[in-house]
Amino acid sequence: MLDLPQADPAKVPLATVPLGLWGTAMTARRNVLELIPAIATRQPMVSGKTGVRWHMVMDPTALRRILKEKVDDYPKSVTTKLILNPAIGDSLFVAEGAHWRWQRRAAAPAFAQRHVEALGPVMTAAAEASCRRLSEARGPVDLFQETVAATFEVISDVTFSGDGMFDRDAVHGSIDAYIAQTAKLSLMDVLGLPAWLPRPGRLFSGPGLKKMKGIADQAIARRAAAAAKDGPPDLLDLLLVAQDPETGRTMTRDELRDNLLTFIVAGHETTALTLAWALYLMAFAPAVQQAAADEARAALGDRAATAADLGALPLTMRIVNETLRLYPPAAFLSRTAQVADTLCGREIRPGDTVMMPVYALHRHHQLWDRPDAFDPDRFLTAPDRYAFLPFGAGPRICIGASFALQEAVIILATLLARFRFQRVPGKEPQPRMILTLRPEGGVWLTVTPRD
Ligand code: MNH
Repeated sequence: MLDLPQADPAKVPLATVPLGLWGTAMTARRNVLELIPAIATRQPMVSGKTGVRWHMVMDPTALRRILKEKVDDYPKSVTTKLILNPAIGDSLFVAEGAHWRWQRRAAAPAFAQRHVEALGPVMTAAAEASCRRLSEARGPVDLFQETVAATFEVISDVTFSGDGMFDRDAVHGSIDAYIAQTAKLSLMDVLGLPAWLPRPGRLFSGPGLKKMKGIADQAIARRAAAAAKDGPPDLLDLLLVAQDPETGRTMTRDELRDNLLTFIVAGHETTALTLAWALYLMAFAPAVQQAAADEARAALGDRAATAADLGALPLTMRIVNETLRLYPPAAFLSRTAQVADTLCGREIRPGDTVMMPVYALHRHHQLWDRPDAFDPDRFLTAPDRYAFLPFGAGPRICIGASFALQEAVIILATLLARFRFQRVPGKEPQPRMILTLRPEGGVWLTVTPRD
């Protein structure tokens, strides 16, 4: 039995009164998660109209229908595409129909279990580098910044490995600037709020994106021209030879670049958030942290974790899952209905916005016991498949899920084996959604070496 704190960890104050148009706009500017009505954690479905008809769906059977059985009738929302298209084109993440299907088939082998395991050493090296940085720290550290550095190292190494000319910092900077500029408007458009309401500027950062694409294009050209390199193939090698198993089609250079950038955008901040929130929870629940540190030290001794250690780190894996439940990085998924349908007995019309507030689903009172409490051992038994959607589900499920889980467990176990993380009074991170669910104010903790 884990010794758990009585209090709940950080949570979002959900809306308890109808917000109205102006209130909705003001709240969306602050934190789109506060738009979720509190009843969304008690009802299977909540509907409304703010310009478009919208529905928030928390019922596992209806979610299964949207994400799996009728997936073609519920494509990703127009807004998702508008936001992402300038950065990552019509890549795997945004494409639909045949164009999505062939890219998914072509990319799938790169994310097969044996390839993900072969990329393990990159993750182990990033964990070691993170330990080196932390052992030099004096005073409190923002662990979110630290984990972003670690996961960016991993994703740039598995996309452009060994390319000494690849400008990591420039690409990282462009992505951050892009997200900061475009993110907050998204839910206002999803809800169809009128254009006269104030919203964050829709200023697609042209020069930054151009630079990022240019850097990626050059790295791809260098690789394509180079002789075979040593070591296991990275994602770029695998996509260069990727073929649609049915048609034999391969990716054009532009498609290749857009997909690599997709992996970088989709793959590094999400995993960094998982790690940062997990470390916050470890400081919040010191006895759980101690149990996880004991597990990690027993499995690893003095070395850093590798992909082969995952089986010996079950508590660490449960902590990662519980973190993804309480703070799902993709806290809100949205779709646009194409055909008339019925969900939870309610009418869905073509054009309706169908939202899946994963944040509310994961804290739903009918689906989880003490939903706002931190308890990794709830994952000793598997949850209902459609009650736990940190990676989505169905054909569009995250292609990088096992990559991300392996990376998170390797880095978390290595850090917990070597350091103790403690909260800094007065510095609680607040969950705030800016495209992803971020810890507002950072995750500031004191870090001390264990001996
Ligand atoms: Mn990822 C799709 C969450 C890590 C690449 N990802 C999704 C979706 C969710 C998601 C949710 C489905 C969105 C939807 O249905 O609307 N992803 C995560 C989380 C993590 C993550 C929470 C880390 C933790 N993702 C990664 C990593 C990579 C990656 C790592 C790549 C290296 N994700 C993708 C791609 C898609 C995706 C590509 C789109 C897949 C598709 O549509 O076929």
